[in-house]
Parts: sequence; C-alpha cells; structure tokens
Amino acid sequence: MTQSGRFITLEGGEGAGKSTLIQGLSVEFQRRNIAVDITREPGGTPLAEEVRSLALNPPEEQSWSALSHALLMNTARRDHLEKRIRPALEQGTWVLCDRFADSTRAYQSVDGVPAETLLALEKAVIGETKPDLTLILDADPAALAERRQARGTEDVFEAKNLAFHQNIRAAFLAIAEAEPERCRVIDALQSPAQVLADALSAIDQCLATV
Ligand code: Z5A
Repeated sequence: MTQSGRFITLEGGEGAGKSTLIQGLSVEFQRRNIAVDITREPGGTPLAEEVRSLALNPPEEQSWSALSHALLMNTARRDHLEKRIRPALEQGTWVLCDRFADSTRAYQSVDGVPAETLLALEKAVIGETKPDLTLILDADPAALAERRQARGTEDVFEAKNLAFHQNIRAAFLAIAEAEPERCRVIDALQSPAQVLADALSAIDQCLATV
C-alpha cells in the first residue's frame, strides 16, 4: 500500500515570506527526491482560481460581505481538496499549500464572521483532511511594513491599517497556541536562510512522528 503523502501548510500575514520559503523548500524537497505538489489558496484548481479572482478582485465598486468571503474561500477549498489535494496525498505525493483553512479562521474572523460559523464550515469542508504540519511565519506587522518600504515594494499591505494586521497576527498566534502539535511558529524577520532552516527543522521533527 502506498504511504499517504504529508500535508504541509504555510500561513502568516501578507508579505511575511511564504513565497520565498516555498522556493527554498522546493529546492530542498527536490534534493531529497520527495515528490511534492506546491499549490496555494484560494486557488489551486481552474475553478478555485476563478473563485480566487472573484473573491480577491470583485468587479469595480462591488464588494463581498465577510460571510460571503468565507463561503467563497470554502467553495474554492472544497474543489481544491477534491480535485488536487486529496488525490495527491493518496498517491503518496506531499502537498505544500500556501495558505489553507487557518487563513479563513484568521482573516474572516477578523472581518467579523463568528468563530463558530467558521469552524462549522471548516469541519464540513475539510473533514479529516487536516494538515500534518502548519508553519506560521510570524512578524510584527510594523517591522514587516518597514522591510517592504526599505525594498520599495509597498503595495496591498498598506491598503489596510496596522490594527488589522496586528489582529491577523494575533489570530494566527492564537491558532498556534490552541494546536501546538500541528503548528510551528517561525520568526519571519530572520534571514531567508534561517527561516528555511527553521522550517526544515520543524518538518523533520514533526513528520518523523506522523
Ligand atoms: N485570504 C483570506 O482572506 N481567506 C482565506 O481563506 C485565504 C486567503 C486562503 C491573498 O493571499 C489574500 O487572500 C490574503 C489573505 C486572503 N490577503 N489579504 N488581504 P496571498 O497569499 O496570495 O497574498 P499574501 O499573503 O499577500 O502573500 P504575498 O504578498 O505573496 O507575500 P509572501 O508570499 O508571504 O511573501 P514573499 O513574497 O515571499 O516576500 C515578500 C517580500 O519580502 C519579497 O520582496 C521578499 O523578497 C521579501 N522577503 C521574504 N522573506 C524575507 C526575509 N526572511 N528577509 C527579508 N526579506 C524577505
């Protein structure tokens, strides 16, 4: 029987370095001959990418309510799970996903959807397909904004105020505290090489026991 693949998710505030870490992990997985499917949410399948576009870039002067946003994220997630994540895991391929259900818990709860509504949706949508490991890239949003300013890459990060980003950070840290066996918090203000080293250490430690 094929051993099921490992399911790893990356979480954190905007610009925390998820894409950068994924590049490093991808090289390391290749070096170790581990088959890995790298994907993202919202998105990851043709239909879910359509939902992403609609959710993140609604037509001009239109906007989604917080609950509608939560439903869209879950609609995209279900398609992604059914058509890509579960089939990959069943074949023994690892899945590395840039954001997953914890982003809905964090962003949509900060936007005002009650936690019990979000958890009920999550349970119905993901069922038993929970990540084996979630790496949370954590940083003070003010320090992240400074990093981006220094690089001249200010963008959507500035569109929402600092309090919003502080709330998102607190929401991710609360998830990590509630589920320490699944989540590892990584200091995102370290060098990219150190962030990668911490991530690999967490992967090696946690997945040895799965
Ligand atoms: N969302 C939601 O509301 N509900 C949900 O359920 C889901 C998502 C799944 C899209 O996310 C939005 O969807 C997101 C939440 C919502 N945003 N909002 N609002 P996304 O993942 O597509 O976008 P993002 O979070 O903004 O990611 P990003 O901009 O792609 O950032 P990143 O991948 O975390 O960072 P990066 O691109 O790797 O790095 C940013 C910059 O910092 C770049 O110039 C790097 O070279 C630099 N960098 C990276 N690491 C380092 C270190 N260690 N040191 C110095 N500089 C670094």
